[in-house]
Amino acid sequence: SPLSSFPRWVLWFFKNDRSRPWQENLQPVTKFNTVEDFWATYRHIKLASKLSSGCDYALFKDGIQPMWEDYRNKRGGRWLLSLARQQRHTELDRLWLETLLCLLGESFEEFSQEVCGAVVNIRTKGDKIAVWTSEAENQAGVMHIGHVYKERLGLSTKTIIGYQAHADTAAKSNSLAKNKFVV
Ligand code: M7G
Repeated sequence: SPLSSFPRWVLWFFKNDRSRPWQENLQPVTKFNTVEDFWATYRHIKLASKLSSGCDYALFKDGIQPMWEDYRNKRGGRWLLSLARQQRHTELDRLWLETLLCLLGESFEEFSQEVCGAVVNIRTKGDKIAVWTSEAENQAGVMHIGHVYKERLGLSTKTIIGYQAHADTAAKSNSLAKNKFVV
């Protein structure tokens, strides 16, 4: 069953090699635009929970690079889900798969066009999953995506997730950037 002819999606892999610039560690793995092709890919790659620390997967619309600098990202931001360490074994794979299915199913109605992609970061200090959108100032779109996303992940109302502008994240190399929105 073909998804709408646009967008095609690209799966990226990041492997941390500190001897090389960040951008060179990021490589496209495969492209697809049908649900069948997505599952074929998903079945033969490692689950996120099996990757080594420092690795990422990213799923982005074809033509958008999974980095702040891309013109579709640079005024944008991300809904960020920060996981506790123990959630790698209990929830990470389910939450990441649900994130992928939200994107592929264009689950955000007319605001799906605001979505650029999603990223999972495997980190010793705690894994992270994020949905990247193209315009941090588009409050209606950002909030709609945030509400639908939180609902789809099945997060309790007590769990708060925040949205940060990439410009703020890029300016803060260590601490977390401030939330522009929360749901
Ligand atoms: P991270 O991998 O997003 O999270 O960022 P982490 O801190 O939990 O590992 C780590 C570092 O990677 C950042 O401080 C940047 O140096 C670099 N980096 C991450 N991203 C998403 C980008 C990006 O989009 N562009 C550039 N130039 N560097 C990035």
